[in-house]
Amino acid sequence: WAFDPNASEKDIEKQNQRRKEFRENRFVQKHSKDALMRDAFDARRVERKRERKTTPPSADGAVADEFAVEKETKRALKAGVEYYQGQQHPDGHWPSDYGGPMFLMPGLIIAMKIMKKEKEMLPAHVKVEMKRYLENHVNEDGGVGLHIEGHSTMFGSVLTYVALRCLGEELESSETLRKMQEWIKVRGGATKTPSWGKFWLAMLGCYEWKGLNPIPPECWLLPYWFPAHPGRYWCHCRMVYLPMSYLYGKRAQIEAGNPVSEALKLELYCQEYDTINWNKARNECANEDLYYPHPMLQDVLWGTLSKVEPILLRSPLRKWANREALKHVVYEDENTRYVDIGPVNKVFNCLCRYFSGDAEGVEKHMPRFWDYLWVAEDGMKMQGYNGSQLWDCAFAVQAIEATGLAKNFNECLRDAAKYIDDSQVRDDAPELKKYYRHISKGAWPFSTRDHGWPISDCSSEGLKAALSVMDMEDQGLIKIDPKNKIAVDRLADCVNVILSYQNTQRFGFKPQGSGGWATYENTRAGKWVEILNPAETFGDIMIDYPYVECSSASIQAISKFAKRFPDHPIVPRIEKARKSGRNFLKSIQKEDGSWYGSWAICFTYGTWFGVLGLIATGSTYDTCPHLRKAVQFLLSKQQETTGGWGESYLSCEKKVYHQLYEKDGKTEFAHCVNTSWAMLALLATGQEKRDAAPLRKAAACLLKKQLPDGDWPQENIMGVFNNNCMITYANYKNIFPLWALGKFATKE
Ligand code: LAN
Repeated sequence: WAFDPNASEKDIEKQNQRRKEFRENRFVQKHSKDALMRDAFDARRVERKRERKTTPPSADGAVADEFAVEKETKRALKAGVEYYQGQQHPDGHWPSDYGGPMFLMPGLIIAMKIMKKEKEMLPAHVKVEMKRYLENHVNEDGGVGLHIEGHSTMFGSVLTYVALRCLGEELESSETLRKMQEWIKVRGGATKTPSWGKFWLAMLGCYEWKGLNPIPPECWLLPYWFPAHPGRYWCHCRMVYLPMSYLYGKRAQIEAGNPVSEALKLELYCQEYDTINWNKARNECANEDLYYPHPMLQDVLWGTLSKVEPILLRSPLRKWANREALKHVVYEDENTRYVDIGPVNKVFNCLCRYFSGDAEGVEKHMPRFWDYLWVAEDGMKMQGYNGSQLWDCAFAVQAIEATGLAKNFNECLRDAAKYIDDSQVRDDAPELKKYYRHISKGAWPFSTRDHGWPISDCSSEGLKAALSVMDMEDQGLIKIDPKNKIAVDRLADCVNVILSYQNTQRFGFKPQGSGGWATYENTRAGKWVEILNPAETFGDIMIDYPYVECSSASIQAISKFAKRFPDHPIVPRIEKARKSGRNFLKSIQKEDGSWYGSWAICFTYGTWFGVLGLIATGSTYDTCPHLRKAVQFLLSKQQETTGGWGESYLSCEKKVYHQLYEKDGKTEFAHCVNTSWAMLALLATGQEKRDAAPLRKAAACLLKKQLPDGDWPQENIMGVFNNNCMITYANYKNIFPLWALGKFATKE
């Protein structure tokens, strides 16, 4: 549904109703994502009368010699775009699964129980799909990971256990629950759950508040100059701890006497509930979950605050602090049209409204929970965001442009251009300073305009895609609806946002902390704030760090704008930004020539950005030793047996390159997405002129992987956040092979 700024309350209500019906119908009828996608989009394909004239890919051997690779590539590109355009939603974006994390849906289920909204949100058919999903992701050892591919953790296991119990499963009759309970008990029981899990248990009334480290809402009353003010934290961290502090400050909890909570007190612990030492439990955490162990300082800090907490709890200061926190919660709800920045604060914010007695706020929240739910072959999941709509759409446009087939796919690109136009954020959020928000006029979000939080690299990819559309139109390749042409002013607004994102302060980052770009905001505090990170399972969450991805995308986008509009008054600012941006990119390159990628796996992703960023500043292979080193790095990781690249999620966790292997742990496995990123980086440096053999091998690897209908297989999970949690980008398997093969075919 496109965003309509003039919609009346009634329209919005109608829209919400339709949204709900649409979602419900989808999963009432279908259980498989593939079937669902095919049905939904068949009509559109028929309407466009696009018969597939391409032949299926040839057998493995045929791509061995070089002429075959070239011929095959052309065929693969056509088949690939044909398939992919059939997956496009009529509004122009490509809907896709954005699941992966295993700690999200339990929060939703617990919240519905607390608010007594189970009938509305969890009717029988929804429960069936949710159970299917949860049970599908129980590991062989009986536990559940932090994400779908991860080793079992206390966090995943306890929350999944609780969720299944809330959905009506009984320990006596469920073999899954029995195994899960054993996994939990062998490792010391639910007091070993990391702090976020403890929080959910406390809200559900099966864990004591005094067993939690304090989250005092009073921190919202501190002055902003205070170096660890929450307004300086990374927005995701800030927006999760904000509602948590309100709920903690109020000891918000389910009504007493609920049978499931009482049963859980008996099922989850290794000793009698009443005999648990809650003060000790505050700092307990299972080894499986410990990614970021608390430093000593935190123990002292939380210990002291726990002593003060009973006094604060009853003080007028607490009431004042809670009022302040609630104001920020309501602001966030209203300025995201109740989508909220992510799945965690979405649920907590709704609970804040509930516990503040704001029934109307809760009602406004309800229909927008569906934005986070997705049904796939593994069941119904809560996604990591309300989708990756704009991000994928912007990449898709650039990938299709690269195939050189734009002319044949005008309607597809026309619709994508419409989505890009529709989803640009047109205004700043109100009272920016008061609510610690960055400007957003002209930015692009990651998902939808309703969500609306601006992001540096999403703005950049949006701008790059918009400029690509203009280029293709100028060359007479496509024609878009004149209504969707984006005026230069709007593009310049976007450049302005991107420029505003560049860090000017160093905050102790060495040697060149300034000049880089973070995600949603500038870096607002030093890395030392990480000492206060209370989440045992996640690393680097406290502040918005400058990243290679965000910096490179920003440099690429503003450079592309400057090239197209060299006389625009904003161009001198761009020139300055490119210079310091280039220094920043160089300063964070690793010794071995790679860049660490923070948002997908991992060094291949980071290096693709590092390389393209440097090239956008005018560097070339011949003039820039950093590029030469990067090329060497990539070539050194190409798999001999497959000709492709494959990187394990362990790269992200351990920050050291890990090859991807088959289940046997020995046979190399190439991932079509990693292979494409490496190819794109190499091609951008002119590798085909120096030695085309590695590229040809890589192309052959992609060709072999393509399926007869033009699709590519869904291989291992490819996205990541906070070093440790993986997330699915289901569109990547189509976008990046097309992009890489496209560049390969048009360069040679
Ligand atoms: C995302 C998704 C998009 C991603 C990119 C744009 C790809 C990246 O380049 C910048 C960071 C960003 C915006 C990003 C940050 C962290 C997010 C929001 C996510 C990975 C999606 C889910 C994740 C969020 C923190 C998950 C909710 C869980 C919590 C621990 C709060």
